Amino acid sequence: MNPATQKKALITGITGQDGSYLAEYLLGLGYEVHGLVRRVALEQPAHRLSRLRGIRNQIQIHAASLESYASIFHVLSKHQFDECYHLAAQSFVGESFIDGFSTMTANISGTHYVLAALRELQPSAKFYFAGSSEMFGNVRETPQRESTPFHPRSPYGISKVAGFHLTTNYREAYGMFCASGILFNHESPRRGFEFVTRKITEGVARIKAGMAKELKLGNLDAKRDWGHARDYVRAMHLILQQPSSDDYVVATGEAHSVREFCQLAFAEAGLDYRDWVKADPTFYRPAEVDLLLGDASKARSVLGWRPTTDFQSLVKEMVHSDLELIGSEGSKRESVTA
Ligand code: NAP
Ligand code: F7E
Repeated sequence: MNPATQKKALITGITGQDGSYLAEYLLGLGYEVHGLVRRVALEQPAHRLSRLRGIRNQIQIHAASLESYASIFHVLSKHQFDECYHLAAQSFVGESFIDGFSTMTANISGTHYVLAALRELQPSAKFYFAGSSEMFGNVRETPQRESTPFHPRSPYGISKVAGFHLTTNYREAYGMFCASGILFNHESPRRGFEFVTRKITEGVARIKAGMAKELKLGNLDAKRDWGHARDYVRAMHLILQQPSSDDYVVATGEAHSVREFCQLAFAEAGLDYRDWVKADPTFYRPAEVDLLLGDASKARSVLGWRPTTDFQSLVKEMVHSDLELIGSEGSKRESVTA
């Protein structure tokens, strides 16, 4: 790759699910990829950088935190970027009810710090903000599209609405290329264990291996529009390749309940979820988002983006990955051939 034409990207939150897929995708396109990570990640690389295992030697990482403007400013003062994907956030909705203050600080001030440092040091860099369907919350219309009013139902959702408006404001006030993706739920074998899909697929694998006797879950009737993270990072990149900055809903256009996810995931391992899943009020949220379903027509027509992994394939991939991880793939084959 010619260094004069090679594009440089900065990914905040590179250690997360999306950050790791995006880094791989951009490397594949020939980008020089840099990531911001918390200092603690550098001190515990085996655990904290595990999603980056396959590409660790191809990326450059820098210590910085969303709590510190100075740390972000420092990195941006040393390296010039063409594109900045701001993915770092406290991303777990449940946790945001427990500690709304740190969610707000990291997600709102963190976004503001990145935008302000970019404006100061490299205003021509293109900025991507990781918006969320949680901004729609108590939905005003179904499906949700770019024009649907926001009604967030959690500190997390509120923090993302604020980040979205900050991003728009930097676009309008300073003429910077600042775009938001309004991404609906996207999952993968790299999903954090606290999110319901991974909790279910890991639970299936543990039950199959005889390591657990039940799986405790909250609201089984909530419906989400679940896609694959690998597809969604392609959309992030496309959003920054447009001639001008804009906002896009990214979704599959299909909603399924947590119950349906359980049904499929347990069946994939030859089990009936009704024998294993137990309701536990601990996992209910003080305010729930009952249904999210996205209309990604704009992303389809303007970006040419389409998801490639359907719901069934997503569940299957996640279950098999966890069965393998827990080491019970062999016993599944035995029960199938018996
Ligand atoms: P994730 O796996 O939870 O990753 C979050 C990333 O943010 C991690 O790299 C984490 O670093 C970093 N981070 C958290 N707090 C930080 C702090 N104080 N300073 C520096 N870094 C910090 O999330 P994801 O699923 O990849 O999602 C990526 C982004 O998209 C997030 O902004 C999320 O809110 C948003 N989003 C996600 C979805 C979805 O369905 N996945 C949908 C819509 C929007 P550590 O590894 O050090 O914790
Ligand atoms: O919950 C219900 C729960 O935690 C999904 C984040 O990536 O997507 C994600 O947020 C649904 C909710 O994801 C359990 O009540 C039932 O209705 O997997 P989740 P989320 O809250 O949708 C959005 C788009 C983001 O932006 C976020 O960053 O599942 N549910 N029982 C449960 N959820 C969990 N976590 N655990 C349960 O036991």
